[in-house]
Amino acid sequence: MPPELFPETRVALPLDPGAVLLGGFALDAAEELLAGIAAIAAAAPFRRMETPGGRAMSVAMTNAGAAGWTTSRRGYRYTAADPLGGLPWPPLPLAFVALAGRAAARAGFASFVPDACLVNRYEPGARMAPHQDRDEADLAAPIVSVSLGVAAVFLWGGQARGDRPRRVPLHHGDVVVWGGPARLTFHGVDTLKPGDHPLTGPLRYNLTFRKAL
Ligand code: MD6
Ligand code: FE
Repeated sequence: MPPELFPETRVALPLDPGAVLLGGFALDAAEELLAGIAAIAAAAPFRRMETPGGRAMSVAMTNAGAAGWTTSRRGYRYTAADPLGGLPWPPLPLAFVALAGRAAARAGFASFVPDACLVNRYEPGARMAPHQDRDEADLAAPIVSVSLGVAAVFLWGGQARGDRPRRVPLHHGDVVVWGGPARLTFHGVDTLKPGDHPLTGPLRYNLTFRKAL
C-alpha cells in the first residue's frame, strides 16, 4: 500500500527531550536496508551471543562498520573484527549511513556519521531486557534505531532502571533517534509476538547506528 495514503505513519512523536519517534521514516529505504542486512549476514552470520552471566541472548546479532558491538563471558565491548572468524566486520553500506544521517538531522542532530551498526534479529519469543547503551566512546552522538518487519513494543523507560517504561509500538519503517539528555535512557523490547510481514515473514530486524569509536 502506498504509504503516502497514510500520512499519520509519517508523524514525528517526541518521546522525551532529545528522543523522537519518526514514524515511517525508513519506509522508502526498507527493501534496500533488508538487502543490505542479507549481504552483511552472508559475511558475518547472525548468532546468539552470550551474556557476561553466561546465558545466550534470545536476539540474534551481527554488525557492520568499523566497530561491532559484542557480548561474551568477557563482557560487553566494541571490536574491529568479528570474533567468529576474525575478519573485520562487513562495511556499512552507504545507503545505511545516509539514512541514519538524514534521520538524525530530522531529529535535530546535525552531522551524525555512524561508525557502527548493530543488526538485531528477533524471532517470535525473543526480547531485549531493559538496558542503557553506554559502551560507546562518544556519548555526545545520538543513536539512530530502525525497525523492520514484524512490529514490536518498545519499552521506553527513564533515567533510572526502576522507572516504569512507556510501551511504544514500533512498526516496519519506524526510526527512533535519541541523544542529548535522553542518551542514557533505559529501554528494551517486549517479547516479540508471532506475526507475519510481507518482507520478513515472522521476523523483526532492528538496526542501531552509533558512533562507537
Ligand atoms: C531494538 N534497540 O529495537 C533494540 N538501543 O531491537 C535498542 O536496544 C536500542 O533501539 C539504543 C538505541 C536504540 C535502540
Ligand atoms: Fe539499546
